[in-house]
Amino acid sequence: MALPKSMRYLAGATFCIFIYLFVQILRAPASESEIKVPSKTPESGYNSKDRDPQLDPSGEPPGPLRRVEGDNYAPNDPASARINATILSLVRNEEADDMVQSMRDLERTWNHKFNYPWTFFNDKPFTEEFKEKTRAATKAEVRYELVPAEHWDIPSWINMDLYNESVSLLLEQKVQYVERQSYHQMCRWNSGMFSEHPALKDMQYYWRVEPNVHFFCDVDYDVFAWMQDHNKTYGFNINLFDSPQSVATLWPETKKFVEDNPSYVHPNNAQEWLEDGKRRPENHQIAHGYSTCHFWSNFEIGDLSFWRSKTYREYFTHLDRAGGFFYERWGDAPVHSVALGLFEDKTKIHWFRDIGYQHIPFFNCPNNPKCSGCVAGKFSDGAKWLEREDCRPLWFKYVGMD
Ligand SMILES: Nc1nc2c(ncn2[C@@H]2O[C@H](COP(=O)(O)OP(=O)(O)O)[C@@H](O)[C@H]2O)c(=O)[nH]1
Ligand SMILES: *[C@@H]1O[C@H](CO)[C@@H](O)[C@H](O)[C@H]1NC(C)=O
Ligand SMILES: *[C@@H]1O[C@H](CO)[C@@H](O)[C@H](O)[C@H]1NC(C)=O
Ligand SMILES: *[C@@H]1O[C@H](CO)[C@@H](O)[C@H](O)[C@H]1NC(C)=O
Ligand SMILES: [Mg+2]
Repeated sequence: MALPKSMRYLAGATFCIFIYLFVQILRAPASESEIKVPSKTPESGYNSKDRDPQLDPSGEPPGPLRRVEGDNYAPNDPASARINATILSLVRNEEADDMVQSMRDLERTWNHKFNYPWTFFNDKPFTEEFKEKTRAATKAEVRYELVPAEHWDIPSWINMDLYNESVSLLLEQKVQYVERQSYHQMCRWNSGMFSEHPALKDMQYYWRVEPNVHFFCDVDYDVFAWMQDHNKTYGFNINLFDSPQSVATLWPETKKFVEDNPSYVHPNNAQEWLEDGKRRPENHQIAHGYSTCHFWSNFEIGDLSFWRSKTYREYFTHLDRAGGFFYERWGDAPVHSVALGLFEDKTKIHWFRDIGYQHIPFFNCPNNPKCSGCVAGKFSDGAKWLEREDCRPLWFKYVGMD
């Protein structure tokens, strides 16, 4: 029996659709748990007991690694193997002793071998006492730089009545530090002004260090040269969720910017990481689609060219005009993280698992004989809820471990 021609076409088309759907079903993972994640599921957190050994943050990254050979990294030698890079810190005079603590740790574990310069920034002139104490903590070059008022002052377009009103509202929601005007200024400076300081003009890489942090592990290679040799833009150590009220309109403002500049988004971006709100639906909702997961920026090793790029300058200016550094409490950590997640190739962002680090109350403590002074695998200092702040598993899920 011959079917009419139209019926034959219909049967053929139906068969094709059936085959297509069948193939799609075979290809799609049945559930999220089948997506390959190099850890437990993100929901299970990052506890030392049940952790995948693959996640143990130990060991050096892949080579080539540049090491000390003879006196190739001698201090104050213009012909040394050092590249254009500096350790830097924004710090107050009153924090001299805490700064020296951080210096002692980083010098002991790394910089006494490589002698990279330290550059200190302050919105007020450094005192002689600060200079003496910090100079005595290193044999490397030390620089003291004033932040120019036009980089620090609250911009003219900020309405101070609205600022006061916003601070009161955020205080009611218990957003930390929101009542400190200088905290907002500090976040803005770290977000978009530090890279513009004339003292960094000839620098390409920086390692940001805060007062009163700890470093636990011997690191025997030139970290800055590693960044350069491996074409990395940014290195982080710890990933955390943020207070969603502090960044409520950061994501909507970012989306506006991206709508106007779609070509700025990198094809190999980490947007999915920024938007995955499953582990903290409440954050995701309050921050209007941003999970609040960010690189904890009190530690960052970065390439200044990214912060000086046309894309980032325009993005920062957009955010600055929108006013959220003052009307909310946008931190440099979420601002840097959103920019990196959207505008940079995600493979250029590196987890420095081998650098043991603490800024109260969190640790990155590798299981490695080169480390001492911290408990391997320990993530936080205190209450159990702190353990839930770790969002590194989300980064590993979308980007992997490099
Ligand atoms: N010079 C200067 N440094 C500041 C000021 N506010 C914060 N900082 C520095 O900015 C960094 C972050 O501040 P911190 O109080 O540690 O903030 P937290 O880490 O978020 O608790 C630290 O290095 C501080 O020394 C300020 O008003 N002036
Ligand atoms: C560092 O920067 C200066 C100024 O831009 C440049 O002349 C010099 O060659 C650079 N040094 C290295 C090691 O790249
Ligand atoms: C904002 O509040 C501070 C104290 O909370 C006050 O000193 C200041 O005058 C207020 N500014 C404006 C513009 O209302
Ligand atoms: C480094 O990154 C730049 C920009 O993405 C790319 O053009 C270049 O080929 C990369 N170089 C290496 C050695 O991977
Ligand atoms: Mg701090």
